[in-house]
Amino acid sequence: MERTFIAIKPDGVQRGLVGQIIGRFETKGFTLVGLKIISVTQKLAEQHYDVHKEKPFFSGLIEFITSGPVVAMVWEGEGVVASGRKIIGATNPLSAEPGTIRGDYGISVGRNLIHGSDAIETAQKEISLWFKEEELVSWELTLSTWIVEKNS
Ligand code: D4T
Repeated sequence: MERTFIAIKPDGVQRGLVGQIIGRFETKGFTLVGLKIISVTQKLAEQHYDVHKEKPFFSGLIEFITSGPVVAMVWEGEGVVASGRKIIGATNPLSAEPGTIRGDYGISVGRNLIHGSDAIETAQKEISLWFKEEELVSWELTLSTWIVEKNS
């Protein structure tokens, strides 16, 4: 089953949005299979954002992501990677649609509250970077027949 890596950044944690953000994924019908709050090390931050290491905003991004606790999660479900990106909204919160997390709660690209994997392959890499296998729990949502039509 498809999985994605979602992280509530230090601004989302400090602003008390953890419950509301988790609620959006839960009520959509996705399954939470990994969850922890962590202080991100410089090394983990640099590995996670390696693709941006040449960008002018890289040092500010690393400083921000290591500035306070981050809530790291793995969510599972059909189409969860692309759907997760839609729930999150555009990178710049001012361009993000109302109804998305960034559209509803943010203003600044450097304080955009949440990260979500941008593709299935990226999700696999990010999940193994942030979580050990034994930290993930495979379980079946007993409500699933009311959320997902069989053979759909
Ligand atoms: P993440 O990776 O955090 O989910 O964000 P996106 O996938 O939506 O956007 P991204 O990879 O292009 O940017 C990563 C991260 O860098 C911050 N950022 C980005 C920034 O501080 N200034 C900028 O100009 C850009 C483009 C925000 C998200």
